[in-house]
Amino acid sequence: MSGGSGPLPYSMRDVGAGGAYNNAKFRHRSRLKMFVQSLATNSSKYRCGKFTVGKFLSLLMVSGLLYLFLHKSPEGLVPDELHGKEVNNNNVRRAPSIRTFWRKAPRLPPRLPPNEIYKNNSLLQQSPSEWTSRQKKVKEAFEHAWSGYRNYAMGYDELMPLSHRGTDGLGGLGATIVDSLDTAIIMGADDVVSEASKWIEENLMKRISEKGQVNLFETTIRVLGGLLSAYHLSGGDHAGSVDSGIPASYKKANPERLLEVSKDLADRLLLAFTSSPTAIPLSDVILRDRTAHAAPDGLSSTSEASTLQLEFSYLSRVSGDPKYDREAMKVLEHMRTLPKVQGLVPIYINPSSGQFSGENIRLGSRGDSYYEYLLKVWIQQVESRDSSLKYLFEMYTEAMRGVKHLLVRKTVPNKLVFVGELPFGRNGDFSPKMDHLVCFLPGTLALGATKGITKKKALESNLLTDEDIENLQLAEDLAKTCVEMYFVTSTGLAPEIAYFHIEGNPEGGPDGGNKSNKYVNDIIIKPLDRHNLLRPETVESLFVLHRITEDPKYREWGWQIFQAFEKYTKVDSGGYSSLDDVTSLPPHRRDKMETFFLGETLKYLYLLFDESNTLPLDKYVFNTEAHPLPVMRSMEQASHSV
Ligand code: DMJ
Repeated sequence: MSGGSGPLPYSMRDVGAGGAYNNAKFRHRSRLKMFVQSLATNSSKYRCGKFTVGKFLSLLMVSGLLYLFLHKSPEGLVPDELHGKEVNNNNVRRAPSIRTFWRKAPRLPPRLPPNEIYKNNSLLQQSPSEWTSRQKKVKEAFEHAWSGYRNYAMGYDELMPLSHRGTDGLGGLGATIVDSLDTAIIMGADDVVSEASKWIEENLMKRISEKGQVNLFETTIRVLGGLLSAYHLSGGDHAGSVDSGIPASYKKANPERLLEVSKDLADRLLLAFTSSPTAIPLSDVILRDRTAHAAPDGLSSTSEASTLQLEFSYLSRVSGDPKYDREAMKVLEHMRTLPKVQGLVPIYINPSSGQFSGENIRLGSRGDSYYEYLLKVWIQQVESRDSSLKYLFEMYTEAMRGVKHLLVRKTVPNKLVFVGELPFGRNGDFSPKMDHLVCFLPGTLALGATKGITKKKALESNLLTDEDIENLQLAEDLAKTCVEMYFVTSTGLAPEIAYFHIEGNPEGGPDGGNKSNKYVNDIIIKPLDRHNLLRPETVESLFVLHRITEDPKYREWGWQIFQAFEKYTKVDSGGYSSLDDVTSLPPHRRDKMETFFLGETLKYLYLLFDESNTLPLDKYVFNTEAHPLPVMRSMEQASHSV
């Protein structure tokens, strides 16, 4: 099937005459509404002809009886949406009995759309204290993860939780420590804050001066981002860390030292920019030599080159030195000028020529955070949103239109909405493949729609365009697909990659193992894609969507995912392990705990269950490694004015 000619479920075909996305086909059709509609239609017919009072009364009685038999009580919807396990059935509301009907004329309850049902159903309204106790469990999980790391791998990049060793897969800068520090500050895990900040103060500067090759992107998002976020949360910039909502009594780190280390690291990383003949940075830096070089094939990932700006711009702001922002922003300014496919870009770029390489378009690996940072860099710098950085929001908007037009499809038989790939460009075949990494997109789309405020507030203030509403709906549909990638497997944990069953592609393939899941035939999980690396993207989107829509189902879904992590990935001696195969029970464990489990996954789960809007999304922007940085008000970057 050609990429441009297949069915386009989120394309202009679905856009009504007014330009708004017509979501009606996704909504549960209310039998009551249909019945009332048919009654109204019939009544008007009778008005024209042989209508009598007797006939009307009989019709009313028959319809009342019909309603009693047909009407589905609220619990009928709940298990399917929530996958049943957590629901307490004691409080289930029953449909009125026949006796009730004869005693009193039935008052027909209004049918609510699914999200409203969640809000109004007492089954799903966990008390605030229940969420606080769930949040506490996430903090305990974080401390358990840290204890494994501290006991067996302190100073290494990552813990190997099964063999009780450490490994340096990220250049040897103690990546788990730096990735964890701001999570510990946010959670009030004071012992972890002390241990992590002590290690950073005593060791990191030396490591930076001695270590060899590091990847520019990974080091920026995890280490530089982690240092800067902890710097801010520790009161370093005096610029509104009170906005964070983190209790003053929680332990903080030493901000001066964090800034000093950040500058030293960033000065070395800057070599990747300044050594390149174009605006596109080289992919690797040799820290001790202060040299940079391209990857062996000469190419950089598009997402890697374009996911550096939040960190470098914030560093310019707090250090007063514009060079960091200037170099990083050149990348996006250059990318602005390159040809694209409806705003979509190939996943490789050549730092020698400055041009994209190949035609492979996807929002998964090597493409993902290009789209995320177009929006977030624009959000970060409030003062420039309508001026020098307006082009970023335009690039983001155009790209999301391209996603809807070229990449979004629905599965058969159950119409799950997913984002596929164009591995051979716009004229090649569409691939119904979606990396778990793509599950960052629901959160980004929701953020792009309301710019961090709640949907309710945005609607009340008349701030949402038709396109915002369409994007928010797409965000909700995609989040549903992302959680089904979890619920469809035997373990309740998502595979690294899923394929989707689409019309005209009868191949099918192996399923996730949970035969009772409605979508078991919609989602295909191939043998090589069955691993789970404790990735954060789905819970990240659940956190953002919960903040923006205030719909409790996102919390319930997050709670189920957390429980599955607890059940299958927790290692008794400390830490959590990745899995080789989420479709088999018991799942075979993989001897690795990624740094982002502490930096992102557990942080987003903790914030998802938070009752007090800590780190509000209109005041903070999370880098792609979940390190919150403040939205910078009253800032016209020095580099833009020099
Ligand atoms: C993290 O390092 C970041 O979230 C990045 O953007 C994508 N990959 C991992 C998490 O899956």
